[in-house]
Amino acid sequence: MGLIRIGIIGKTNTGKTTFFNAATLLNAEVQPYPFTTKQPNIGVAHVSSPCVCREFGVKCQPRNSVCIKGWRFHPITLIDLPGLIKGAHEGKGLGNQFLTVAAQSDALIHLVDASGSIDAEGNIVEIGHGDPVSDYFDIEEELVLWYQKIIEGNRFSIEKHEKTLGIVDAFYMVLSGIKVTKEQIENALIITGLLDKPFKDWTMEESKTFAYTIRDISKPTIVVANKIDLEGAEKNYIRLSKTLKDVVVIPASADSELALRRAQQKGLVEYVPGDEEFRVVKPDALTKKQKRALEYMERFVFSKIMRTGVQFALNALVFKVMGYKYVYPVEDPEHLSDKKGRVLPDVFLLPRHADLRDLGFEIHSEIGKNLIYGVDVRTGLKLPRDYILHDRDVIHLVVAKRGGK
Ligand SMILES: Nc1nc2c(ncn2[C@@H]2O[C@H](COP(=O)(O)OP(=O)(O)OP(=O)(O)O)[C@@H](O)[C@H]2O)c(=O)[nH]1
Ligand SMILES: [Mg+2]
Repeated sequence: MGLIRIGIIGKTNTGKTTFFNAATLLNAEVQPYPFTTKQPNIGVAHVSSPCVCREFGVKCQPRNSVCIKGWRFHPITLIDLPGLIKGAHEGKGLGNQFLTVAAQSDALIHLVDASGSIDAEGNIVEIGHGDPVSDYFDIEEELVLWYQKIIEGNRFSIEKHEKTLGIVDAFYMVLSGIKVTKEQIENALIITGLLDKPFKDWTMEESKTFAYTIRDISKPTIVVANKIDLEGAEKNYIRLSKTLKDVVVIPASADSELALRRAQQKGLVEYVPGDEEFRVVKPDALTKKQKRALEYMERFVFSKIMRTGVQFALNALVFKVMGYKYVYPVEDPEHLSDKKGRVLPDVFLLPRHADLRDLGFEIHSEIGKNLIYGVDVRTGLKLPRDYILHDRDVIHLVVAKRGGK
């Protein structure tokens, strides 16, 4: 299984590239002009959760991940997309090509400028003049219309294949390229009540409802209310939270996370992404400007929302909304190590319904095939192959030995 792919969408100038740079610490182009980003940037970011090393009182030696001060970071793929505006599904702005990239993600972060400092076209305006709530709905509408356009654009093919393959497979032929599964198509048809209605009889309204439902269930999404450090942003954040009842909304300051990670790299501050504080290492080494920037963050970010929200948003999306879990397999349960004595070398990021067998296959197909049972290392409990793994499980897999070796 490849890394989870998360796309960052949102109106232009909301801070997507800043968020991406902060999360990946790469240096893509950031500018206060609309449509600065013309090509998607792809980078590696991380999710994090407390490593089990502290609980077990051991020093871990991570191989596929890193442990920083008791936090285990596992890589994910992050994609920074060009900004959207109204009419994008018709190719306005940088429209279509990028929607295709967005649709290839497993989940989305929808960034909005909570300070209201962009207008409907994405130009920087005086703070408070833009409306992040309507920005959010504009962009969501574009996404749905784009899905609908794909469906309507393939009407002929869907109608033709529906006769021989049935409606689910007919849609699957068209939608599989944008990471929609058969199960999701079937669920969307059930939810919309369209499972038994031939596609040729669908009204435009029905095809839009279906498009909306497909978008909704195939791309788990959180909203990040960015630029929370600016005046009036908190008010808009609360308004967003109240309006979007079924969506997780997270306040953030991407700019601050970027500054902190850079300061940390230069050795100016002690800071672990996601931390609720940072510590100045050598106060005397700071320039006046740096000092002012850190004070600004303390005052307008940390004392307001406790953290910058960037790492928190990635974690919330992957662990809470998508339901992924961390699982630590160990070959030697006594020493919590692999055969070479490396302690807690790997953590696997597994989807919601993954069981022991899935873990086995994830490590090696031979382990998956020859798995007999597992052991919960915390309790010594023997676990059957269809045991659904829990977050932060430490597991020893018992595999059938082959041919006297
Ligand atoms: N005050 C404040 N400004 C921010 C924050 N995050 C980003 N910005 C600023 O917002 C402007 C736009 O940032 P970008 O990251 O280029 O925005 P974008 O969404 O990638 O823009 P496009 O690629 O044009 O769609 C820049 O001037 C950033 O410095 C934040 O948390 N607080
Ligand atoms: Mg950008």
